[in-house]
Amino acid sequence: MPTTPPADRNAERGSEALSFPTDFVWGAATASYQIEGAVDEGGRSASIWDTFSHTPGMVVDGDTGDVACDHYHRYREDVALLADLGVSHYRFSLAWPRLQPEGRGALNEAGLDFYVRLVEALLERDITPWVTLYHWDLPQVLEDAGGWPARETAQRFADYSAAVHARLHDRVHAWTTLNEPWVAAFLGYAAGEHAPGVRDPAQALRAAHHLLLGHGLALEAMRAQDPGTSTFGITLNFSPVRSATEDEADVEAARRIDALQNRLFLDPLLRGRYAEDLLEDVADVTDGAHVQEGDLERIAQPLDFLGVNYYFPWTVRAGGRATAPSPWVGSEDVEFVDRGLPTTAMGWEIEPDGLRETLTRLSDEYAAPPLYVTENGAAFDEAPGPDGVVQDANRIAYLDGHFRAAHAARERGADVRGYFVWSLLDNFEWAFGFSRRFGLVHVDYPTQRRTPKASAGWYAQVTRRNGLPAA
Ligand code: IFM
Repeated sequence: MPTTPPADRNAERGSEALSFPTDFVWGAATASYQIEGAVDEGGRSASIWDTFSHTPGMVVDGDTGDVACDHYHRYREDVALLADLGVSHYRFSLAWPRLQPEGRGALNEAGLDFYVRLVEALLERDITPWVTLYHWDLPQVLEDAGGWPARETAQRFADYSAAVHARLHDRVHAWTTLNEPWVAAFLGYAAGEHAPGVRDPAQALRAAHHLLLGHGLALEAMRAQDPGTSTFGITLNFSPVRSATEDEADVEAARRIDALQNRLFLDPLLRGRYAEDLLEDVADVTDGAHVQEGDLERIAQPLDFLGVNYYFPWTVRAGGRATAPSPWVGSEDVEFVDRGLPTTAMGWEIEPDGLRETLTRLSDEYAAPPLYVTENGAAFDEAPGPDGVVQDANRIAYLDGHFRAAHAARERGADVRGYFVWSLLDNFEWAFGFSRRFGLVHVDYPTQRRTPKASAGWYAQVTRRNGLPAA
């Protein structure tokens, strides 16, 4: 585990002008439940996030996604905002309960129609749609049938994916199966901080495996019917894990957290196996009987790209008190160390070099397929000033530093082909409700008024010059 002091790791953040290759993808990202609203319209059924957010005490201020950014009705305005940013790509997710309200069977035409209209509006502005099939809004009816801990849900996901792909592949060519299965499995089924709010470590490990299996089955089904025009991938959330000291026990703690956070997904996807050390770490939690013959081959099918979501690194040490509920299944006693670095409004450390480290590791250790940073961005609390302008210098500095880190990774040989800023709009930040604002565009929720922040103007310059000015 690297133990270089943080100051040195950030030292290479230069301030010179940088440029990216001409075909580099600049984009912005959102997700269905966080922006769409219209939860009862067009035949949509309830998702686990509708149930969870309506359960008292689960989301800050009792916020829900019932209206969110009302994107379902205002998507044309939002596509115009994307065009103003000068982005060539828009990453968004499809709401499974809108497309297949019963979690199985024929697609709901009204739900499909919404996404067809959105895709058409994007294509009219020369913006390429980059679709994610699952960003955490499982139909509640499938959770009632066992959710991701049930093997059957993987097959349901593959059927849904194939049905949607069959109807949209003529216009959509970039398909991501899952967004951040770590969050869905471990915050959803172990820590209970996310929907469906379950606190059962063994169920979380089953969920993680079935998410991966669903990815594999969906890839297989979509590829079998694709005319050769699509690319297929998955998005994972990565955090490099550092040990607080070089003591053996702390280094071991960092190994355990790296295994759970990063390798639990990377190894099956890119090496066709779970790592032995991880299996030993969780041996008291599961006997692994849910992993059936043939699963790993299915999961390890070739990827056309790997989506990388990066926000912050972890620093850990051994010997804390076991906390429950915890997402760190089998390693609940590892202690997370606050290094006193500047943080965003999420309390997440700002360390751009963690992105360079992540991209370089994927390239060097995993011989990963082409990489796209599918999410990176920051929550800060700036509000519009008296002149109506949102001066978010913190966000600009954050993005500038991380773009430079991605550039540095490219220089060191990582095949990084694009970058999607999280997020286009302020939106429903899961258990934090509307209290955290990640948007390039400010949203005044009572009026739904959109106001591009200073960072939006700055990002529009980056996309148009295809690079960064000297800072
Ligand atoms: O808002 C989320 C997004 O849905 C998934 N990745 C992290 C973002 C910030 O927490």
